[in-house]
Amino acid sequence: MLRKDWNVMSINAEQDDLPARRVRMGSLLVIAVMLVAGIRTTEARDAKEQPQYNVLFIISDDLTATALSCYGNTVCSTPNIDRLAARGTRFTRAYCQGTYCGPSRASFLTGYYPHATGVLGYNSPREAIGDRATWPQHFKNHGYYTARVSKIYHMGVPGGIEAGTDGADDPASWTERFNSPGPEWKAPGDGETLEGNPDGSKPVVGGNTFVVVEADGDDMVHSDGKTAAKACELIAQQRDKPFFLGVGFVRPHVPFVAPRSYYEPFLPYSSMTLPEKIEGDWNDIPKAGINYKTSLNMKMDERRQRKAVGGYYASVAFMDAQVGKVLDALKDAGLEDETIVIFTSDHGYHLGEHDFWAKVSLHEESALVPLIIHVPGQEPAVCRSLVELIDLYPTVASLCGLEVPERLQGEDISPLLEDPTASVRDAAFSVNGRGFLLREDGWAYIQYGEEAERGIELFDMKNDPRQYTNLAENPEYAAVVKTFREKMAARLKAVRTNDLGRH
Ligand SMILES: [Ca+2]
Repeated sequence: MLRKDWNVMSINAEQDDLPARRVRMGSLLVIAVMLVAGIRTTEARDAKEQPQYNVLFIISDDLTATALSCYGNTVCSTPNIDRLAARGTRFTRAYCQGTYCGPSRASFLTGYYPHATGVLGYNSPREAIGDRATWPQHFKNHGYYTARVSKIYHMGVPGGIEAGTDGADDPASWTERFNSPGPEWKAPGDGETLEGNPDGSKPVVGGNTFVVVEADGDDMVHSDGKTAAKACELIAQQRDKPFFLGVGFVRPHVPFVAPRSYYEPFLPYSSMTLPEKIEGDWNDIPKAGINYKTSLNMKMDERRQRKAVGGYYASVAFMDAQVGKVLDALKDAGLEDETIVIFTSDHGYHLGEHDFWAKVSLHEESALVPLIIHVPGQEPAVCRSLVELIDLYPTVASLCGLEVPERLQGEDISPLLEDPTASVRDAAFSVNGRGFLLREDGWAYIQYGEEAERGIELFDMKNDPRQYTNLAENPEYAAVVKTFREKMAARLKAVRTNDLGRH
């Protein structure tokens, strides 16, 4: 299914979609195109006789799968991400390896778990990996043009976006790189600080704060509008080599800022529904399991909570529209049939479940990520296998016929694209700096501390998918907990067994 005669496919794609002005140039151009396609075919055959696809990697920031209509949200409509899902494989159980930006991005970009590189903060992973190639760098080393637009490695939002700086980027990964400065919370419009502002006296502020701004002006006022425009421009450029293009959108990361029109479906904010609130919901959760942002410590009453949901959704809708522009550019360039498209987020997000907000938590909404992979010629599918973002590097290398370095800690999940009923792993693994998650088919096991000294959570995900009842202290589940403790110890040991020489 995935293997096609690249020579024929590539030439057809180019001929079918050649813009009129280029057709007029006649047979000379067609011959040139055939030559380029021929060279690329030869290179690919030298590796694994597979086509050397372009790679378009689109990543949103702080996006929970629960906010997307293709993942079942009935309030927030995301038609552009949905149309990619409709022709690709949508993974329903993909997990990040770190539940906040820095470690998650450093992990999938290097192919190592956070406890292998030691990157649990917001630094570049380069020092930890030495001269080993990152995911994009591996493609660069194999003749690809590699570029990033905006946030692929960690960048501070909103500060780094306001400043237009590179953040914890890795220059060796890219042929070219582009930042997309934007006004963020300073965008003109109607703004409100929701967090830590119970009497409403605080002005709109920056930083990692829940702020909603209904902004004046159009998409191009904002960082993500500029990111989409630059990505479209790069896609439209004719090159004599395949590309690996990383497109990083910063919404729906706070501040929730978007042009006014994107807010309309979510007004009035009082119409937004909140997750069910359970009396005593926190009583069976260890202190280390209470998220760093809660309705309580953010001092957000229900009006503010509903506005936070509406503001988040408006940011998602705005980001989705930018994704649409990039997908359109790929189609307009005639490159859909030779480009692998991936859409994901660096981690999930709480929108009031358990009165938790934002990321870092190891609960389902925060550790699960949306993941859609489209490979040309592939049948659309929904895959329920447990997968990890760390799998992207080996998978995409394999799909493009590049060698897959032995040292990588993820799995090649490309077999799932041919058979979505298959499975590649028994458990997904994630961390948040003080805790560890093992997510199996029927269970979520969370342990705080290397020896579980700060507590344990165990959830029966079949009967309690919203994680209301922690079974860790229930004597009936003592054997399950014991087994998970052993599995976790083995997993931590495996993660630390690698070629980086750190322990
Ligand atoms: Ca993030």
